[in-house]
Amino acid sequence: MGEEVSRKEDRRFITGRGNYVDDVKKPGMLHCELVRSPHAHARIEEIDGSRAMALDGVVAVLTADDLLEYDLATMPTLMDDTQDVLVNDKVKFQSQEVAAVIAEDRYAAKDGAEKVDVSYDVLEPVVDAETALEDDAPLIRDDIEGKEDNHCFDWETGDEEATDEAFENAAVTVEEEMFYQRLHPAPIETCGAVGDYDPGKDKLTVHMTSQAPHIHRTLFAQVSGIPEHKIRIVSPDVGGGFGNKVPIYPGYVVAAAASYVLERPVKWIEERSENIQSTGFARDYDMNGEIAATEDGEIRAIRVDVLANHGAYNAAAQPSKFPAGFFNIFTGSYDVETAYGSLSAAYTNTAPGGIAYRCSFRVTEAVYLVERMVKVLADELGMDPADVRRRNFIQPDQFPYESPTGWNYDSGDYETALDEALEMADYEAYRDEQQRRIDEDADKLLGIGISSFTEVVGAGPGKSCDIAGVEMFDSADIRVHPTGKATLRVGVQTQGQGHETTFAQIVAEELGIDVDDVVVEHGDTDTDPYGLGTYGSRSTPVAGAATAIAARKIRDKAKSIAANELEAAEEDVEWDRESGEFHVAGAPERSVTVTEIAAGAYMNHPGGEEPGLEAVNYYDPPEMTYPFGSYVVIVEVDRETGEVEFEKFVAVDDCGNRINPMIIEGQIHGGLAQGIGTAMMEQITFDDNGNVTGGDFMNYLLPTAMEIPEFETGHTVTPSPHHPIGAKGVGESPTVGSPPAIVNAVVDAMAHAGVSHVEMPMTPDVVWKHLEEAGLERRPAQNLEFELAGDAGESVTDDD
Ligand code: MCN
Ligand code: CUM
Repeated sequence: MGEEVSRKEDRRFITGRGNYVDDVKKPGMLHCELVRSPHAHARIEEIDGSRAMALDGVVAVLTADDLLEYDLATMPTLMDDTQDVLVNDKVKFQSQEVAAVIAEDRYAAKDGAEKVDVSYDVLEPVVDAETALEDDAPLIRDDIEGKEDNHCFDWETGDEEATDEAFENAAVTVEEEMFYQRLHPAPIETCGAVGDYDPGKDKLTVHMTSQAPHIHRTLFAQVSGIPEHKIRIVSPDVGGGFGNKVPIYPGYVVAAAASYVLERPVKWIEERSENIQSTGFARDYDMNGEIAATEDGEIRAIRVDVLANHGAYNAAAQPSKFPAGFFNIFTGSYDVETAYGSLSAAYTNTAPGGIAYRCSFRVTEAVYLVERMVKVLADELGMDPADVRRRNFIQPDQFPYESPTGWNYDSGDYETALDEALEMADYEAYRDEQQRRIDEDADKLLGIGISSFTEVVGAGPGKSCDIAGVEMFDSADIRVHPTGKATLRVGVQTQGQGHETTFAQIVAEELGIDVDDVVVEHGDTDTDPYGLGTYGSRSTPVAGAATAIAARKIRDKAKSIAANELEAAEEDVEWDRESGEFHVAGAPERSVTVTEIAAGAYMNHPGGEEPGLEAVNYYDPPEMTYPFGSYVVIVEVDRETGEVEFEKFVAVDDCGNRINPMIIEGQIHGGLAQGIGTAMMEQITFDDNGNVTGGDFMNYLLPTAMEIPEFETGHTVTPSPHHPIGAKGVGESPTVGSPPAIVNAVVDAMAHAGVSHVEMPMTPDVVWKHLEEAGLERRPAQNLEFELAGDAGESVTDDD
């Protein structure tokens, strides 16, 4: 624990020996290509696959009718909704899956897909949530019995009456509307699967890009009717997930179904544009935030109203259910007496999703809202935003703390993290510099943004799951072999987070064996213990806890064997965590290690003791964990171009006890890069016909190394009191915590001229418009004369 062990998995990645789904090749394997709808809303009149079937190499054209024969036409979304695998009747979003072509190779499959003739009766689409809820909006979900509008669900949390009263009596109130734009997780590896049905064994193996292999196995069993023990899900190396690989997608089901029907392996791999246009998006939350406060900045109440766009199917769920949005943590790091939140969600003719992109399920939106609103309040009061935060932080002695919306925070020390970040950022000096630039009417304005966020990760027990009626858990299975080497299998699934290293470190720490002597396996439902998968930064909080407890079970058993080998009574044997050895009390020179007694555990076990040195733990956490942090971002805003440049980016995180600081730092760097993409560049937009207008990396801009500044990271350590090794999750903190810090910084640069909000993504044109509205813009010098090449004599002036 705490060592910067090099990532064990990187050897194979760096030497090109990773094994991703597209690397899986099976004898006789066929290829699947999906035919997608060019329309966002249309009734299918006819599908004619005959031209495709006539092509060399095309083996089959599948439509909903074929799947209906096998009862495979629909699949569950993650919520109480079902989605067509291949469209039966009506297309509900552009690029929805209409048919599948199966062929001997990928070229033939692609050619075939182009030759499937589909005739559509095009209907009027509706892509934004507000229009979708208007009375005369076209009805999207006519497949739901009795459905007459596009309303998906309503939800509320907190105490409305008490909150309204607090607002009526407040000395100061502030309000701001802010849109958290639609984003795409955009993992570098797109989604894919190889369905491999073995008629001899009557067993279906599906290699697939999955963040939750066991859940996917259970879903496959439920959908297909194939018994669960005859399904094996293998998730080989996964090239980034970021939430994109939590849901089930039609391509997975089609590859598996086609393999079952054709009795040959079938591979389906998405193109980039298919991934962006059709798989789970995130955010798309239109939020109205209000704070009621005293004149000296004490927050009395928070009120929030949200309009959510859920796309064509409800895969996102209510903020009170799992897997869903933990949006109701919107009081953040602050001790607020009362709060009320309400939300309406709409169906639209856009891809379904909404839950997942490095977010902890809508904590991102909640953190954005509250951290932006604190800045709005500070500006209204003319106070330093750091002081407003200090004034309202939940204090260390208030933990465990129950929030007005019912969360039980485990531990925290918010002020220490903020102070550390402010010091690292040289906050006061930059405040002076900011004023100097205003006074001197400088070309570049300086802005300082803060975010002091609280995350909630580790699903989990309690509120998150009680409401949905499930308790969540995860698992670890450790086998110490006779030579003292160990294998750990877990129910979670890494997509780049480094579990093969950090989980090995937990075992090494608990058993005193070398980290190189522990191998970590995951992503195979035939061998791994049942687990619920990796999302919501739950691997360390839940499976990490299971690993520590399983290791301690082994240690307990090892102790009796140690006593046997040391010829001492078991009560006299002690475990020395420092040296990783068992000692005889009072005689430290008589000691053995777990490695030394492993053989004995199998071949020379004490009488009455079961042979072997293995243990399994299924861990049901008593509470979520609440990592937190303070980020300070300093930007320069160019008054002429609206361009924003990062001057300083400080991130202080607290994820409790740290297993591997280097891996944590990697997580922070990656997550901050994604936070910058969110704040500055990324957005999924649609035209009026429902076409995705940025469905590739030319138009959906991801930040590259060029746009990412140097990060200065720091940390504090506030252990989780209920986690066996005191660790909290960290994987999503930087993406959750950084966007409000960045927006606060850009707003801060213009706040002296009355700017209170800038919508994301803050592209130069967006920022420039705010500069202009506030009278801060700089125009190029007038009457610039420049000669046009080859056109001597004539000059062009600005006025021309
Ligand atoms: N860690 C640690 N000490 C702690 C906490 C965490 O050393 N106190 C280590 C962990 O052991 C693990 C890593 O940091 O190796 C992240 O741990 P954790 O916070 O438990 O998160 P998960 O492993 O459950 O990862 C999920 C999280 C999520 S939900 C998204 S989305 C995301 C993220 O991780 N997707 C990622 N980070 C990602 N990083 C990569 N490279 N790729 C993704 O797809
Ligand atoms: Cu919110 S994305 Mo992650 O939980 O897989």
